[in-house]
Amino acid sequence: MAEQKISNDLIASENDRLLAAHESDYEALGAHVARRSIDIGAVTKEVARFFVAVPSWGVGTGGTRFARFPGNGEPRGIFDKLDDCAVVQQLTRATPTVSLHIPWDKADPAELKAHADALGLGFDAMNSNTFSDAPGQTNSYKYGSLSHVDAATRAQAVEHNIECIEIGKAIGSKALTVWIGDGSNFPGQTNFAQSFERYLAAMQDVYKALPDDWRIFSEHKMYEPAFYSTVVQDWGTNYLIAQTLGPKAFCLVDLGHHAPNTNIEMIVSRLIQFKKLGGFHFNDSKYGDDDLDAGSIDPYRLFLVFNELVDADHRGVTDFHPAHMIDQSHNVTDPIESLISSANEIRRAYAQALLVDREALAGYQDDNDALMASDTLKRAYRTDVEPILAEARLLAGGAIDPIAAYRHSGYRQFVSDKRPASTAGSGGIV
Ligand code: LRH
Ligand code: MN
Ligand code: MN
Repeated sequence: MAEQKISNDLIASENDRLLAAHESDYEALGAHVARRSIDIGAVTKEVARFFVAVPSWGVGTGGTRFARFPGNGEPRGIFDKLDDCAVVQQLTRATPTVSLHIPWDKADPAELKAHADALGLGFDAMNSNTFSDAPGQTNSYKYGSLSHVDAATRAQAVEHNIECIEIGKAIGSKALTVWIGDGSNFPGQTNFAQSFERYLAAMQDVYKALPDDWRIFSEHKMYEPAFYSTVVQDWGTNYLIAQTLGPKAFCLVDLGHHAPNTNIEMIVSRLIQFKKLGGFHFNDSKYGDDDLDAGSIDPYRLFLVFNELVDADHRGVTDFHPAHMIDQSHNVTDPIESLISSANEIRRAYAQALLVDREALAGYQDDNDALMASDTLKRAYRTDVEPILAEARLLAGGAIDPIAAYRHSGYRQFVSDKRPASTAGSGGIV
């Protein structure tokens, strides 16, 4: 039995308070979707089987490059972070795994595994960091890492990625996500072709160290920290990487890593079609890589992404297991609340996508009936699926209203009493 950070009695009494209203809402929604020939129980089951990994770096208060305003009870290190991740999982039952970032989360792998096991948590993809310098490291990444002009710096970056694989092997991870900040700030500063050649050669060295049952995800991002050119800047380059490396290499789509108005759902569709979609970093954004909470700015876009995933399933696409991970920075909220809410928003988008009448949609597409095709998507999107989400949580031992349960639990106060106040930082992403 996993160690419970929130008392089960608290969750039970919270659920008791809300149960009658929830049951009535679930029944009403069941009758509503039954008129569309949808079995609410089947949808609930699907939703309950959908999980998304929490980023270890998401449970601490984030910051901008201007400032960081920490909250109370900030996690002191990876073990506190795992405790906080367990709270998100306990209440949502949607986040059984954590994605680690090395060296931020570096610790004895046996201790990491034991702590996670005790909490009933597992590990999703490992994330390497060659976009900042670790204390004491020999070569700096100021001018790049896997694509650096200097062979020794590239070798150091390769070694770091291999070390991430080694740690991952010891804790039960099965994937490595590689995002580099390499690029340039001035036209002429770097040679586009040669940088990419060096990057591919270095990634091939990392790829060689990948166990047979592992996948490697390359993550593209249009800009930042480099502001003129970025080596892995878009999904086209990313697709070339995955193709060049081999069958264990896939593309990771971070929703915040595109130009505003980019049709991300279409990128998702293309990568599925050509068998190279590896997974997601979910978040939301308005201007750039804002790392806002999933579904907080454009929930319809999130729905359209899930519509592509469900469509692929419906079309019988095989060998398709995208990794679902959150990648957010929580600057003004309690990070645990943001993660609870984001996990629910992600499941909401999935549930709505499951409600799309795919036969009707295909018919409207064949008839070139643009209005009704669009309306078919909207009809699913407009459905308030909250009772389905709540039922999935309830059946798995979670909370009908996880944010309310979290607030009533006093967890933040409890950890604030134990964890010393964290000092405000001058910036940075963690
Ligand atoms: C880069 C990124 C990448 C990093 C994370 C901290 O913007 O999305 O995934 O690992 O942020
Ligand atoms: Mn990311
Ligand atoms: Mn990002």
